[in-house]
Amino acid sequence: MPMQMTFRWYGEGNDKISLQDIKQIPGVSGIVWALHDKMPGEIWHEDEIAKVKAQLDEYGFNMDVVESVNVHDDIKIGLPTRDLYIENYCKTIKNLAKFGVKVICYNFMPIFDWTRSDLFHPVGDGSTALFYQKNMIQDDYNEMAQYILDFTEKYNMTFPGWEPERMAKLDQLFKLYEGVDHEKLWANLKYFLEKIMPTCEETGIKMAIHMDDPPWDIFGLPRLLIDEKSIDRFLKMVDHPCNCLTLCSGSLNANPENNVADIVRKHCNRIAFAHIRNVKHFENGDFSEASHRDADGDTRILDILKAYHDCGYEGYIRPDHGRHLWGEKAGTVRPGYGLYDRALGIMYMLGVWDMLDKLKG
Ligand code: DNO
Repeated sequence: MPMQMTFRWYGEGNDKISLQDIKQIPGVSGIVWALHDKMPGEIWHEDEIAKVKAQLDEYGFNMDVVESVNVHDDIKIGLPTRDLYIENYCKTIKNLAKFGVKVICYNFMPIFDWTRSDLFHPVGDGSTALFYQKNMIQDDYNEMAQYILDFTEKYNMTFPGWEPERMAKLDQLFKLYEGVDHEKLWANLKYFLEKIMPTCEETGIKMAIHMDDPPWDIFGLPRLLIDEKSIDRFLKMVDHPCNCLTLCSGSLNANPENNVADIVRKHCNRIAFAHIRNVKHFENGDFSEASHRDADGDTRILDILKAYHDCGYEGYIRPDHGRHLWGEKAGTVRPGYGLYDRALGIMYMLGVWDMLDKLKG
């Protein structure tokens, strides 16, 4: 079985891209989906999952990968209420398994999911992309959060992990995370995983943790999945075949020291989901996201694809963020999740993959 190409879709009424559009991209067999109106900690019910399944069935897409079932802050902080939320998480895993879901992508980042300072930064060719200006993401989390929230409010959309209900209580959340240092966060992650592994084993679902984006502490909050060493630690800490990775090339390569192809070769059997994203670095530490073409960024996309191919990777893969092209702009497109550049990314990846197949004979 070859690797399985997927495409992230935010759901009916929540994504301007239609399943019909996605169907026209060659090689896509599955939709990476989620119930985007769920708050972290809420149970995903069967009738809600069934509704999405019916939509995907109509186009012959599978629903094997969910991104994300978000983890409640109480679990990350380690509050006594975490057990209740872990119980809910297990119920969601069981419900998802009933519909054939195989992989759950999630993250364990305190408070913020992916963080950028500019969502539509000019790339230089007339397109725009997500951009990280290092000196803007240092002290004042309110300013950064306000920028994102103003954007989502103006264009009437929500970003996963940036739920306005949570963001409204930012100071309170930061207070709750006081005392949660790296070691405490590792311990809370271990606690969570050990509690859910039996349900994963029973249902066959793989939990695939996403890399921290960017891969360093921000605003004094600890981040764990940042490099090869931390990935080694993570996989050893809960050494179970259902404890897997969403290996995100762009998140890791925001630190140019990280060699993603090496990590693929080392841990291929524990990678359940591959995110392919290219990043271009600037000398002052800023970075911009780039097209998937190897030469357009510094992530060494060809080495990464070659590593997956050499390992006989049979898991799920998707183009990650793309640039905004051909009229895609704020208000018409989800930042990073336009149609065109991700479709181009798929064709690039499939082109490389098919050629590697052919060369192998
Ligand atoms: C960014 C995504 C992340 C990812 C979550 C997984 O666009 O790759 O937001 O979905 O971190 O929980």
